[in-house]
Amino acid sequence: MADAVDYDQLIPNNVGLADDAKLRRALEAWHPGYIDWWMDMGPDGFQEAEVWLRTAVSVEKSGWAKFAFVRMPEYRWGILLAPRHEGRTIPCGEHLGEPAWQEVPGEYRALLRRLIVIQGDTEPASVEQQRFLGNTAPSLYDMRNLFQVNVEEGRHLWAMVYLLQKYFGRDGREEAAGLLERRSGDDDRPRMLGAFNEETPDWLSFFMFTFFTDRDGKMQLEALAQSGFDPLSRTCRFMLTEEAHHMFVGDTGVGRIVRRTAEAMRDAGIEDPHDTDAVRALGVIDFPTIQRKMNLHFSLTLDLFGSEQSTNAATAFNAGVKGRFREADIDDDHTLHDSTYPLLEHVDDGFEKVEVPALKALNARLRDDFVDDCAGGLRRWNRDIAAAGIEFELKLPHIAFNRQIGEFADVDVTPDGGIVDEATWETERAGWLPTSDDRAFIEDLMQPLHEAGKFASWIAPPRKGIAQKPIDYEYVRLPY
Ligand code: BYC
Repeated sequence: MADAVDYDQLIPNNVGLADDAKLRRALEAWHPGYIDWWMDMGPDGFQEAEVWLRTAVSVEKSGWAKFAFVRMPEYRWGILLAPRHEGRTIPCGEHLGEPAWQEVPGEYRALLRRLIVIQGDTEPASVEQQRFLGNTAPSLYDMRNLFQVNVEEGRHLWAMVYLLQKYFGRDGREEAAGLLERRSGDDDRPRMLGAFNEETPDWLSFFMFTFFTDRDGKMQLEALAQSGFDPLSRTCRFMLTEEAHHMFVGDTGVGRIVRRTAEAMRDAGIEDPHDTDAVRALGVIDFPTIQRKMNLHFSLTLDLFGSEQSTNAATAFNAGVKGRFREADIDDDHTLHDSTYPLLEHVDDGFEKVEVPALKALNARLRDDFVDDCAGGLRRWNRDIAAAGIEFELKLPHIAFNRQIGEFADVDVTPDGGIVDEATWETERAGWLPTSDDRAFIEDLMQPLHEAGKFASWIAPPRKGIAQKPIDYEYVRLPY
């Protein structure tokens, strides 16, 4: 059974905060700094707008959220854990089958803290990256989705801060403060992982980010949901419920851009997808530009999985602190001491699958699961291109393309997986990654459209509205 959510408190929660004065004080002390951060770094120019937002009010599968108009600074960011599974055991590693921990085991304290801090750091980072996008929203529907994603990333930060403050004492409080001090892209105090210091300058980037990078979030949360540390597992399980909407936003967002371009080309009788000037003149985004954006966001996201072979990952799995994607559904011994995994490696002039100890290849395995998970979106998008009679296929680039971390960081690889010298890569990169010309075109294209039911020229309307509301509902009531 889930504990009921207490909404009478300053911080809504189902973790019994009313009876834990020390923790309550710590969280209430952190709260004003959080609000300051949200006002400084949250959605720019829209803090007074009333937004049709969902708020989690329960952790039961049915009816866990309610919708209402809310000003974002007044959003009820709560601490919600999924229901406890009685008798849950550690699903992997050397403690396999032992009862899940309700407290942090001393020997794994540093390891757990590091994972929680890294996870926590990504949440505010994404809000910072997206803070100017409201100004160029292609519709009120999209603007509302952006803000929904933003407030929920804020809630995910609360989720990690709860774990730090409840279970890690003074260190935890210091880490919680640090999460509000680092800034995406800041030279002196950057966010911890590479992709979270990149810009999200426009809506195509936003949709690519929510499709790819939020999907890394899903994979990592699934792996942390397997943790033998039960409070972390329960926290991540509930975060995954919210995360699904973020990927829906990405999947349908890219899909609607693709559909609009395909339909506009068909209606104008343009068959050549590489006739960029003609396609752009229709007020839509040409497919090669969409492909270049995809190449960028996919490769940046692959870096988030860490090195393909990692002793950190092996240690976390062996300790039972982080599992694999859907660990319980995997049919093996869940300790992996005698198993191998086929890992793609760079050899002289190409790539080769090499069997390596499975324990060390856990990051690569999770990355491979991620790549499989991306396939559905691409299939749907390509179907719409084909339906318009246009010969173009969006493709995920090779996993070694444009990598900064791990096995492929030192090799120059084309999106098709060809190995080239550095000079060739530099000359050709404009065909593979977004250029300043792409950026200028997109910036010019993305003028705001803030009238209910209207959509910018470059994106098709969604197939339906949010929570039974019509597409032309006024999802955001602007204060001007
Ligand atoms: N950038 O053995 P290695 C999300 C560091 S997204 C910079 O290769 P490991 C979200 C690494 O920290 C999910 N540094 O990797 C999405 C280590 O440094 P130290 C976020 C990097 O440790 C959208 C060193 O390189 N959650 O939720 O096996 C919106 C060697 O490490 C990077 C998590 O990631 C990088 N890309 O794995 C909002 C889960 N990669 O410690 C939210 C928690 C590696 O030697 N984190 N390094 O100084 C983890 O499970 C692991 O730490 C990692 C890395 C997967 C990140």
